Order: sequence, then structure tokens, then C-alpha cells
Amino acid sequence: MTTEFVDYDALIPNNVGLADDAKLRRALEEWHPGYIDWWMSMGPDGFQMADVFLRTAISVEKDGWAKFDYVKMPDYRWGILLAPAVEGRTIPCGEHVGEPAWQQVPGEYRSMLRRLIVIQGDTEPASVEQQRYLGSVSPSLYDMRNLFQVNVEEGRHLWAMVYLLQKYFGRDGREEAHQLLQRQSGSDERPRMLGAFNEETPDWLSFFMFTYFTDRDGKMQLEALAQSGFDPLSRTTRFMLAEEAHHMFVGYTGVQRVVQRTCEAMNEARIEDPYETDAIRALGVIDLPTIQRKTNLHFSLTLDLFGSEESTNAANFFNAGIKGRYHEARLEDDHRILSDTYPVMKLVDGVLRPVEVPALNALNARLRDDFIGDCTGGVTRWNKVISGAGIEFEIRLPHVAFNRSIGEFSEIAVSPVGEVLAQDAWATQRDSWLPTPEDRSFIEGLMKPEFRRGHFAGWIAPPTRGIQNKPDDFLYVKLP
Ligand code: BYC
Ligand code: FE
Ligand code: FE
Repeated sequence: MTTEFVDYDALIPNNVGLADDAKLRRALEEWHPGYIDWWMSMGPDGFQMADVFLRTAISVEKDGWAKFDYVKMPDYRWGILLAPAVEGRTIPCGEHVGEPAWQQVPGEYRSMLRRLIVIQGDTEPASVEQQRYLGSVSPSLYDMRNLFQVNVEEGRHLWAMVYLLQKYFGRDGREEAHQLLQRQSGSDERPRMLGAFNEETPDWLSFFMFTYFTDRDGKMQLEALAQSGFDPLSRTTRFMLAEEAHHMFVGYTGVQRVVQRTCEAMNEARIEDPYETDAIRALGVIDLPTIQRKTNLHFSLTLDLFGSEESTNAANFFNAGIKGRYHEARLEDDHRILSDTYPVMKLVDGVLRPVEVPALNALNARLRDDFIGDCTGGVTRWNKVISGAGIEFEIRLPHVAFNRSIGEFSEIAVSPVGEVLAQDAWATQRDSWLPTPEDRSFIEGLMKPEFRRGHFAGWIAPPTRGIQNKPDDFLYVKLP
């Protein structure tokens, strides 16, 4: 039984009727200590005893779903929350379109569904692991709080997937839930499942780029899963999306504040040329071409997360009705797309150009295109900051074929503007397109903690407004 009422006093706050489901409660309570062990050993390093001004989800209503208060992270109330049921909901796509949504796992799609849930679940703790050392070099208490907010919510997203596994997949679901705590980002023996989640997030600019681009892949994939005909998955992911918006806000405003500080420092020093790298770096700010290289890296790594452009897996997910398209319900077609085509960028006779392919096979490419569209708004606003400061420079998203490891372009070398290159031409120019070891050590040199209330490191501008409209000098984290 699921209700809109959230039992917040239970050990595991929930609106899934856990109090009345002894078997599930036992399974989750058995998993809980392992989760806390994982959080303590792989979660934010060094700040587990700090009091952090955190948002906790306490309801699934549109207004007032969260409360804000000081919490020690290990005491965070990781809850299991489903968005309200939509009465009479039907399967939105594929061969069962229009049939009532499933409340139980359809047997024929069991392994497919489990795999999607496990992959989704695997990314959540991976990101916490990737970000675990950033707290100690936070540029402010405001930023530290945002980092930890993102981290605890990614922890909750893991809970969300573990709930589905344990409630609906019996013994193998419990085994998968266990494995989610065993794999580790960057591990040689037991890495996380998807490429980008084994990369490092070594500095705060990477963190902002990750939350802008990679959390946005999270948004797109969650939107596609929110269309699932398996209703519990749909309701779980719909509620996760409410939290996701803040993660992307952290990334968008984070990069913007870095850009802003760089432009201010250039103006103060009367430096007009954004390529005067040494002079700009001497000001203690990150030069714009380095920000472009970071953009190139994180954007291309994130594009790999959409899988191959043409995918029979994706076609099967859609046909089965377990993963839809972005905004499936708003699309005006038959939601089966058996005879439609979709243009996919391909290498044809040495040039990159769109080719029409069966739409059903092109769903990964399509979701990736939707993602790229969703990325552009923030980039445009970053550029407004630069042009507003009178500096001639534009941050651009690189071509889809640039620096790819998955799919159509994984074997070819392509420049950020989309020219196909010989390997040696790529090798000579690589360092102007992707972060270099020097970029990395320069940025690392800037990563000094700034823990005084109301203060910010010199390479980043303060936010325009506080969390919950708190004043500039609000104590977002009380260090022990
Ligand atoms: N790395 O048919 P293909 C988030 C594998 S992020 C490694 O092209 P498919 C978050 C693929 O598994 C959102 N392997 O791809 C963000 C397949 O293996 P099998 C996470 C990869 O299956 C920030 C083979 O290659 N959620 O939430 O159509 C912080 C052929 O694959 C990769 C999801 O991804 C890769 N990049 O699509 C925190 C949603 N790409 O089956 C959290 C669930 C592909 O041959 N997942 N492979 O062994 C999916 O929908 C799909 O699994 C994918 C791949 C879109 C990822
Ligand atoms: Fe997440
Ligand atoms: Fe996220």
C-alpha cells in the first residue's frame, strides 16, 4: 500500500507503507547498516560530525516537500518517497501502449527492468565517492553545504533504487542491493558500471561541471524512466527529479560564479586578452580557455552516458514500455514509432552528417539531442557574463563527435568544431582542447579551504542569494 502520507518518525521515513510490510522492512533494515558503513567510509571525508544546514524531503506535495535544518550527515533521514499515484495511468509507449500501468514487475521484462534499476542505482553512490575529498578544499561554507546537500540526496537516490530492488525483485534484488555497496568508483577490480562514474572529480570546477552536465544526464534518464509503464519506477523517479533540479542549479551557478570572478579580475587588472594565461592566472583566477577545456571534457564524458546512437537495447526498453522518451506524454505521434525515422549524426565518406535511421533504434541519440538542447541555456547565460564584462570570448559546447569513447565516434578523432582529423593532428592539438596536467596542477593550487563565515575563495564570486534567502554571513556548516 502506498499513500501520500509520509511516516517521518519511522527509522526509514517513507510513504510506501513500510510499517505494514514486515518482509520489506526487514530487508531494508538489514541493508541499512551496510549503507551507513559505506557512507562513513566512502562518503564525504572528514565532515561527518559537522552540523550542516540541509534540506530533507518530508512530503511529496508540490509545496513544502522539504524542511531545512542543521543535521549531521550520518543522521540524515534518507527516506523512501514515491510521487503521488496518477489515477488510471496507462503505459505510455511501445507495444502495450494504453494498457493499465503495471503495479508489479511484468515477468517477461524482469531482467531488463532490473538491469535499468541497477545501472541507475550504481551512478548515485558513485558520484558521492567521486566527490568525497572536496569538502576539505571548499571555497566557502555555502559551497560546502551545497556539496553535502547533493551528496546526501544522491544517497537517497540509491535508497530509492534499493527500495525497488528489494520490494519487487526478491532474492536477486537483495543481492544487487548488496553489490551496489561493493562496487567503487575508479576501482580496478570492481568499478562502477558506467564510464563517467569512474573518472575523478579532483577539484571544484570539475564538481560544478559534473553537476551541470552529468547530473543533467541524471535528469534526462530519470525523465525517461519516469515514463515507465512500471508504475513504482515512474513514481520513484518523478520524486527524484524534484531533488535533481538543485544539483543542476549548483553546477550552473557554480560555473557562472567562476566565470564572473575571472572577468572581474581581468577588468580590474585591465587585461583584455583572455589568452594572456600567465597574467590571468597570476591574479589567482581560472582563465576562460581553461574553463572551455573543462567544458569540453565534462560534456564529452557525459555524452558517452547515453550509450550508442543506435541501440537495440534502447529499442527493446521502449517497445516493452519500461523506458520512454523525454516528455513522452507530450509528443504527438502513435508512441510506437515502428515506421518513423530519426536523423542520427554519422561518419559518411569521411564527413559527419545526419542520416535517417529507424526511430526505434535511435532513442539514445534522440535523448542525447534533448540533453544537448537542455545544456545550452546555461552556457548562453555564462556567455552573457563574459560579454557583459566587455571580454571577447565565448564558451561553446563541442561537437557531439569530439572526444568520444562510446558509439559511432569512438574510433575517430574529431575537433571541437567537428572536423575529422588524422590521429597525429589530434595529438598535436589535444592540449588546447582538453585539460592538461598543467591546468590540473594550477587549479589544484587554487583549492585552498575558505571556512570563515561569509568569505569566499578568490577564484569564485559569492552567490547572488543565499540558500532559503539566508544572509551572506549565514553559518551553513558548523564545523566540530
Ligand atoms: N559506460 O546499447 P548500448 C545519474 C554499455 S546519471 C559503460 O549502446 P544502452 C547521476 C551498455 O550497458 C543517469 N558501458 O546502450 C548523475 C551495454 O552493455 P551490455 C544514470 C556503457 O543499453 C550524476 C553496451 O554498452 N541512469 O543518475 O542502450 C550524479 C551497449 O550499450 C556505456 C541511466 O543511465 C557507458 N557510458 O544504454 C548521480 C539510466 N554506455 O548490455 C547520478 C539507465 C553503454 O551489452 N540506463 N554501455 O552489457 C540506461 O538507460 C542504459 O543502460 C544506458 C545505456 C543509457 C546507460
Ligand atoms: Fe541522483
Ligand atoms: Fe543529482
